[in-house]
Amino acid sequence: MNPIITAFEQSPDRGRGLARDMPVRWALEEVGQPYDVRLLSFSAMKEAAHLALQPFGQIPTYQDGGLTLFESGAIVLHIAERHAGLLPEDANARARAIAWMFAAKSTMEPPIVELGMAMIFERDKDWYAARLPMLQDRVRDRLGQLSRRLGEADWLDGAFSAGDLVMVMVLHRLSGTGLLEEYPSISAYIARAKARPAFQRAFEAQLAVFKAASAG
Ligand code: GTB
Repeated sequence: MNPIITAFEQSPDRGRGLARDMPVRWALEEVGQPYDVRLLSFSAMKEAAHLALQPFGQIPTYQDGGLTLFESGAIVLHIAERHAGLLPEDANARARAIAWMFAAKSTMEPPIVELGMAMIFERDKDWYAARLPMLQDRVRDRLGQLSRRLGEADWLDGAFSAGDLVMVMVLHRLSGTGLLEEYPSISAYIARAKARPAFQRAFEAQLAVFKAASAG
């Protein structure tokens, strides 16, 4: 049986690949593992049956045989550990790739999410205009540091890895803010990752869900 993941029945991002089933789909595509998707409404996510799988009532989840997992980062790591292609064989290189996954989630993502939340929920506040540049500068600090580390390299540490996959998914959240364009090497890095056939298959699959929901 294929692993089963959960995703939004109708994603609020309108199929832009921002929901967190996207990194899981991408990882599964990279390693060539077919998967099934169970789509959930917002109300179904809060029901006991789903809360037993995901204590916070969110997507994605991952079920494979006797294993149920939640947290997209943990799911990607699990996939990467069980299949060839997303983590190096060499133990030290493997540890560094995993460190990049954590860097994406715990160092890059927090200021990016904070900026995104402000842009969605705080636009009408009278202090928004004063707060926005500060939030943007915090993101710029991280992008500058990342760009200096990346230099002219294709990927963060040797071959493409789960570290790049998670990092690109985090950076993808900045699409449309104009900030990525200030960092040409990061823009090129993201474009390189998004050109991967596995990314494109994953992106098209989640977009197809949105299109089907909109048509129905
Ligand atoms: N840390 C968890 C993980 O990585 O798996 C976070 C999971 C999570 O945030 N899930 C969201 C969810 O289920 C969907 S992805 N939300 C429903 C709820 O909490 O009730 C986050 C997301 C949602 C919407 C957009 N968007 O519209 O652009 C982007 C990202």
